[in-house]
Amino acid sequence: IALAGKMEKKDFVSLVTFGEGSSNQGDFHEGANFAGVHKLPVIFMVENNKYAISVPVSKQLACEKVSDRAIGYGMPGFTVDGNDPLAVYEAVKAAADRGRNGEGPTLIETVSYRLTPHSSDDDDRTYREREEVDEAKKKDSIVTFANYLREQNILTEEIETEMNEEINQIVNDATDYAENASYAEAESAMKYVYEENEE
Ligand SMILES: Cc1ncc(C[n+]2csc(CCOP(=O)(O)OP(=O)(O)O)c2C)c(N)n1
Ligand SMILES: [Mg+2]
Repeated sequence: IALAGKMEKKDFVSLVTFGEGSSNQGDFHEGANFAGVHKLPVIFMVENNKYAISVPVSKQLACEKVSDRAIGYGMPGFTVDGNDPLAVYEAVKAAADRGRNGEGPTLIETVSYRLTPHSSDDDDRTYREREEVDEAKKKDSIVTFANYLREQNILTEEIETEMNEEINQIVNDATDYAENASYAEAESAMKYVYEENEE
């Protein structure tokens, strides 16, 4: 998409997000190299939440940071606090400007933490300590950024109550809608996999 945009001289930047676990697979390296060689306007954002299911980041990387990989593909790499929306905004803004200026791709590693098990099948008690999870919960941006906004007198109790009510309503409506929806037709399983000709 970024190559097509560049060829058509469109003013755009593409942004792709993926886990640090995905960044160990070939696709990431091939895509990053391609974007680097062709100086494509791509922002590669790695959400490093420190786990790929049960595998901790220490068993995934031989280098210190995921962003260290950027130099091999001819692009700058940055590691920012993924729990800090302002730090993420600053890094993405600079990367988008680089992309628009024709300076090519950027790799941004946002460091965060996976607060829940990987899925409902996953028992995370088998591979990490409760204390580690409890510590990370304190750094969740829902908590820390809300505190920051309160300190700045931007988030008042009134706004927060209103926001929470609105969010609860949206989630409840979506849950009711999903629970009341009928099952999909079996024939629809192959839809959106292959091109379909309207006849
Ligand atoms: C090619 C491939 N291998 C393995 C899997 C199984 N799998 C699904 S999610 C996952 C871990 C992904 O970890 P990460 O990229 O760090 O993302 P996170 O879930 O932490 O956001 C794995 C191994 C898969 N979906 N595809
Ligand atoms: Mg991960």
